[in-house]
Amino acid sequence: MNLREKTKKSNFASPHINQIRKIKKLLQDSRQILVVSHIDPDGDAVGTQLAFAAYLKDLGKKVYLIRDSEIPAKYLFLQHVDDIKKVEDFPSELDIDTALILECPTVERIGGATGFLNDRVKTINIDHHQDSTPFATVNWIDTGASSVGEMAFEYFAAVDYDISADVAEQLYTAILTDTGRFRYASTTPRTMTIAGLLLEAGADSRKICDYVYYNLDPAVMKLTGWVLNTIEMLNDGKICLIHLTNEMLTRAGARVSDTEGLVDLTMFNMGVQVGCLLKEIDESRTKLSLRARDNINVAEIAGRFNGGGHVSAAGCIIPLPLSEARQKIIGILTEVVNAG
Ligand SMILES: [Mn+2]
Repeated sequence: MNLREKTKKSNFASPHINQIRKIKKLLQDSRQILVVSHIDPDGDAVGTQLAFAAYLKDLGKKVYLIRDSEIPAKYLFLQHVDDIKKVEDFPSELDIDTALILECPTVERIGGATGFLNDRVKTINIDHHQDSTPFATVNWIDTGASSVGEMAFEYFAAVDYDISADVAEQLYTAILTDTGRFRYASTTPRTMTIAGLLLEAGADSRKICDYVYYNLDPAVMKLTGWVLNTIEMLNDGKICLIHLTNEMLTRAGARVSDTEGLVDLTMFNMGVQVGCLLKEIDESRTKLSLRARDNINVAEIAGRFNGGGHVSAAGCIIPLPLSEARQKIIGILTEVVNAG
């Protein structure tokens, strides 16, 4: 597809051309480039990492695609996903000029890959989180973008990179998952225009949806049932709580990476204003995933525990066992809901 023609036709212009030019220049001037995203990668992280890798390889660059942690099974259908290697698969030092860091509010979010950065390595930060910090040599932070996938599309359109059907699929997956299937308020007319152009470029929406949402391992389906059975509706149904213990995980035979998205089960009733999944990490730590409707800002709540995210989707780790973390978060959520 000729992206320039299509984007022109759709009245699609980039309001961020200055940042895009800076990033393009830095990438062009680099020979060896690390492309990395955050720990516990989601669809936006994996999809945009792969899309930028394709672009950089087409520019003739040596690309290192690195991840800190497991990629959820539902994203393993993406073309070239096996090219993203674990930190441990690399020597402790890499000869790189530049690190392209995607979807990270802070550089620490790349986890073990921080070991490849040093004073000689230039960094590029492309992110859309509310709490993002300009930690890199060149920063492009757009909190109005639904996803980094959307920003990646904007970049490719601006630099006139003709995306392949594989890249269209990667970016569509990024946008689809980061918007909660085009449901969050971050979904704008521009998001939909881009999604449409990605379909034109060869992304198969039904196939992607099936792989991401309708290809559950029976172990995960079983686990989902158990997690749903823990449901607690509080404050006249405005707060919905579910939880997951390590014992449930082991009994179902599921992996932690399979549990991404379970928190969305809390929002299946329109009366729910804030939903919370409490996930046991160990005896002294509990992972919290939060979702919200309307005017409740869960990024702010997650921030109280050094976590973060978006207004309507955020997470953090509470340094308490599950039962105590539950009490603590019920107190906070009740206060927030009553104030709202
Ligand atoms: Mn994202």
